Amino acid sequence: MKEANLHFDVVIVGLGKTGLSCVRYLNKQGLNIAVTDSRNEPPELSTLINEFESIPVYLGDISTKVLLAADQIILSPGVSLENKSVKQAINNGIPVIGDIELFCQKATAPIIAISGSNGKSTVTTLVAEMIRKSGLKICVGGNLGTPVLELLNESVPDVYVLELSSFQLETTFSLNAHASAVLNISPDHMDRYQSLDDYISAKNKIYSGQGLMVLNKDDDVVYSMLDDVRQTVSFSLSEPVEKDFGVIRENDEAFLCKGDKKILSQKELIIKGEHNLANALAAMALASSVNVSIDVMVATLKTFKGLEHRCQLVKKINNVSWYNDSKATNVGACIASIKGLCDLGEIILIAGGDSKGADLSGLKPVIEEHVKKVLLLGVDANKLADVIGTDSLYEFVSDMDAAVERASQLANSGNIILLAPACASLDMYKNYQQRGDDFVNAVNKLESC
Ligand code: UMA
Ligand code: ADP
Repeated sequence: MKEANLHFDVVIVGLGKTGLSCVRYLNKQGLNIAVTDSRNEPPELSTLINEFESIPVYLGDISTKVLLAADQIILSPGVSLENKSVKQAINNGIPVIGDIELFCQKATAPIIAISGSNGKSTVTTLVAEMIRKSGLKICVGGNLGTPVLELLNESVPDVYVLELSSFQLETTFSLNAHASAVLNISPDHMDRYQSLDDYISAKNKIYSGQGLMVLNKDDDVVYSMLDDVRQTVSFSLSEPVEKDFGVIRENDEAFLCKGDKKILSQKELIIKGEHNLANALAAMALASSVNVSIDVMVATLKTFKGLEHRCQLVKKINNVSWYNDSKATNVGACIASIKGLCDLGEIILIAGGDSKGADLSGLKPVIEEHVKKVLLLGVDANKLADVIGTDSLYEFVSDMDAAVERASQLANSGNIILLAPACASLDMYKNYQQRGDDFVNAVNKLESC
């Protein structure tokens, strides 16, 4: 039942990047809009006020009263469907969708959609680059950074390449991607989901529709999403069959392959680690759905340097290599990062932050095998220490400067110092980029001392 005198065609929940993009999009349609955010000063408040003086904004709480006055609710990805007010609106029969759903209802070009616990941004960027190099016009966005509705302001491309998070998929219902992939599943965002199954179900929504399913054959959870009646292509770090992508190993060399055809040697990739080998294979499988040639894929892979804050070599000082993997924000990413670099030298790991309710126990065996010391910081430093167990294997540090200083004291020639926190940064920083920058600055200060 609607409150007397209060009625909105649409209420937008959240005034971050997504919320603002929704206001801009829906305002053009002449709709009667309101915005609500639980924060008193959401990031896009001043932009909203400047651009849309007359749109009512309700702050400090996600207002049930406002939600119940809506014909439709657009939920930002940072807000859970389990939010009390949102649940009440759903119970009252008010439809709740997200920005990806609005985009899917409008977009006319084919969509390539990428999700997974780790590697999304890397694969999205690679796929986009491969398709662009092949001469097609692309638009790239989603969880990577540009809200999808902003892509509709550009002329219609040949292909949309979208990175989609589990949060975004939860409120998406009409996605029918030309090709889509869940790259891998490892626990993440367990402070938001009631169980791992809920998280997996959200990811699985990327395969809705009739398009090509790109599946990771090495990941049992992902592979179980296979639908026999659909067109599928798989990728794997083992030898592939027929049309699938995989790896043939000869002597000490690994070759990326399509079926039994060798495409390129792993040595020719700039991005390091087995996880990046999987990312390269996934990108090829997705790009093949729009007929990108093998030559173009190879040219892209040979020149792709990787994204900032992902296993990036900051510098080498006195034969000690400093790596920034601030984007390793969960256990799976941290493990991949350690395994990707351990062949280069013994590792000193800087970890910690907000573990997002995760079970961190998977880190223990990998740390025991490859790491000589863990420097712990952030709100869940103690939780990590409990998991590691052995006192001599870890030390607490107060902040990033102290972590870098201590790591430089502990390092011997040939060591790797790796920032791969296994946690989100939000307890200490605005985002993972700021944390990575802080690390890089501390490393640079060190050298100039
Ligand atoms: N928030 C509140 N109250 C509100 C609304 C939001 O406290 O009423 C908080 C959220 O809990 C969250 C933050 O504000 O911590 C931002 O939420 P948002 O929905 O306003 O976020 P946007 O600025 O719109 O950015 C979102 C994605 N953010 C999230 O999903 C948290 C961005 O992904 C994405 O780039 C952007 O839309 C464009 O599509 C970022 C991210 O961290 C990179 N994603 C998560 C991840 O990769 O692990 C899923
Ligand atoms: P996402 O966008 O899913 O967070 P990114 O491509 O930004 O993924 O990579 C973030 C981090 O995740 C990397 O720095 C690395 O530590 C880890 N990672 C990347 N690809 C994979 C993969 N295929 N499997 C496991 N971990 C990965």
